[in-house]
Amino acid sequence: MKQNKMLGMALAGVAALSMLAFQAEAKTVKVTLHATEVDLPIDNKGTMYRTWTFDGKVPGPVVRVTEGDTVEFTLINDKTSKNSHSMDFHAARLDVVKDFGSIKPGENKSYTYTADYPGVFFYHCGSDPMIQHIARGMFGAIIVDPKDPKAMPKADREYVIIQSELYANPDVKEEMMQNKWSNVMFNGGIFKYDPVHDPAATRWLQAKPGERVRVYFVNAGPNEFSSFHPIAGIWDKVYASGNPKNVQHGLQSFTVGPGDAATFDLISPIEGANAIVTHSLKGALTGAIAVLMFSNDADSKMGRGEQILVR
Ligand SMILES: [Cu+2]
Repeated sequence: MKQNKMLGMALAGVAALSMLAFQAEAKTVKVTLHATEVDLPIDNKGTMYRTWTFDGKVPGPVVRVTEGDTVEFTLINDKTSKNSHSMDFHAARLDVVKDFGSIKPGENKSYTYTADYPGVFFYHCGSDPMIQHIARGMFGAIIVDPKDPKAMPKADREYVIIQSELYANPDVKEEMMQNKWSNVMFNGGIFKYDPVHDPAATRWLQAKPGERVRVYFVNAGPNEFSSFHPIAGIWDKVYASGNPKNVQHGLQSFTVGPGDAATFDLISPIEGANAIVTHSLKGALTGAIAVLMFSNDADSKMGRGEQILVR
């Protein structure tokens, strides 16, 4: 009897300790992004386009936290902006009006949330007209790594790819409403990682044969679905919304709708190239192709650190 009681106390102590250990791991992460309206190149030749951005980049910066972390977010709408902007994180559970509402140029807004679900999530401006704010470039990805580091197999390299449509004249909302896009892009550029279709392309993705390459894929839309496929490869695993619990195996293509995201693992047994596309072919053939070159000489910096979103 006495022994049982002592055992019970010991177990309670262990439980309390492990809770403490978990709480100590969860961090508070401060994230500040600036809404700015700037000209950026949308192809490998340097054709400029009047974008609206987070931090002057399309896509915006990759935000990365761990499941359970608290995100203290601040949006600053630059004084030089001509439009109101806002921020909608798909990784958050908040109030759509109070937290995701618009702020005018020169204003800022803060809100706090806990990243309760692991995965990869879209973030975007939701200001009216949302279709235009997204089409002009106000989108990005937040990765919420699972708190259990063994929840997914370890990736050797990681890449972020965000799909979006290009509308020839960013001022004409009606063409966006009628889905009259001219190109589909990965990471804000036409054939950005495809020297096969565009000799001016200087970038492509790299890995070695046998490595597990993890692609965090977000479809910013605003209108087109993506049938995400690696030509000459097979997705070893696909995780809907990037959640380890949503794993599927051996898929050729996986549909990611606008405003959705998924995590894709790819392993090549041989040297050679895969072409990652949306198999919705008008999208691929107007710009949404990324060459992933598997080579024993792959650059060790690619798919690591800052090079998970290749600028
Ligand atoms: Cu905006």
